Amino acid sequence: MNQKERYEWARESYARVGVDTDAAIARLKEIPVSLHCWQGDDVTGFDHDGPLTGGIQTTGNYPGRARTPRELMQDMDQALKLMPGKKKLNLHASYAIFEDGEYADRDKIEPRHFAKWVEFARERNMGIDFNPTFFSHDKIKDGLTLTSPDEETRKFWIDHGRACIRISEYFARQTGVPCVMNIWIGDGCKDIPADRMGPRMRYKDSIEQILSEPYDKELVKPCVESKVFGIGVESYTAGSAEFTLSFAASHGCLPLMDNGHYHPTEMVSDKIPALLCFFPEIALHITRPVRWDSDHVVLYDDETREMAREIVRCDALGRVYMALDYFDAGINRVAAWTVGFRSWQKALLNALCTPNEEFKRLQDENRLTELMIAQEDMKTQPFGDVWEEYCRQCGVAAGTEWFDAVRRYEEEVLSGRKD
Ligand code: RNT
Ligand code: ZN
Repeated sequence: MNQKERYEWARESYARVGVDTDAAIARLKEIPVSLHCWQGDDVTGFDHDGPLTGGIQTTGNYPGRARTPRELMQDMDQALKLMPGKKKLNLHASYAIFEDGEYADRDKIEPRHFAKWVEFARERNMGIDFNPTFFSHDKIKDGLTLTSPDEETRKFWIDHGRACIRISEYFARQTGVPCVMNIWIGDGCKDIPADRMGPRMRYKDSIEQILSEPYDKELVKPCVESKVFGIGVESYTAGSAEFTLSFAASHGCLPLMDNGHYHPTEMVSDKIPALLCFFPEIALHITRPVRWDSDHVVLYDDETREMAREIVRCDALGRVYMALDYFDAGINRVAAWTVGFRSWQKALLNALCTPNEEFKRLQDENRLTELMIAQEDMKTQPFGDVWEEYCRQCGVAAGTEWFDAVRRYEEEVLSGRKD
């Protein structure tokens, strides 16, 4: 059977269980997923020389890291060509592009420092998401930013957040696509704190001040991302789950859940429908935590599939902003981008190829034996053939052939980068 015949056969097989695979493919093509620039250079950025701080870490030293904006864009371009689906660009403030010896500190950055990124995104028909960078910088005092008891330090970081709101609105206006702006800080304590509430009250006030910057609510979507702990801040994290969720609920901004930021038995797939009962919109960082917040490349695994399923089941593709967030320096970085993006696309397509209404009905009618059997049956439906058709329609390879291009790119471009 050729590819076309195999897809015909798969389509019929799915139709028998009430799934329209053509509709699933068409729908997925419309759904943007945000691709994080920071996988390409191990979260280094272009505005400082120091180490990565904030309690996060990349591990590995695979050769070929992007060292300049030009290299990062070139690498990302290579990865984009190998991914099906609609993409959005996710930038951190530390990726500002300064030209002709110019420099602006983080509290002073302006839209024009991101003009090159806007050009890059527009040429590729992508919107842009944005993140203030509250780490890897010498104005972090005693490991603290927006929670700092030092008012000068705290003000610097509030001003950074406000500058980022202005840049986010600029992105939205330039691309015609709303910009999701995510606030995450690593502030916390290595050892048992004497004051847990004080830093949180300062954090609350800081975000309120950031959000007091005028912006168009249709264009800029501020989020707050929670975390359970970081490296070197194991005992206390100011921006905990309860803190960020309560902040978002009481301040009209979005909660952002990163599935690496919870205790290992907590599942973000279960949290998605819980938050959707209350928030009109939520945001996700999709990652793969291995034993901790290790930020491994996203794979097509059980929890990834379940998260996608919840978004689709809740009919919330238009209410959940999806962004990838991982950084592996131990493998080819173009491949890392590609594998992660393709995995999430697979998970979404798989979720769209599920008879969700029928399954809900079985649950509501308490026909749980049938539900179990039907759910198990889905696992051996010919999903690979639907994926192949989706990739064909998007003009990318469905199988592992895409890696040939990465191998060639590594030989021709990446191997020439000696740090
Ligand atoms: C860190 C958070 C945060 C970062 C990026 C680089 O634990 O997940 O989202 O990964 O902002
Ligand atoms: Zn994250």
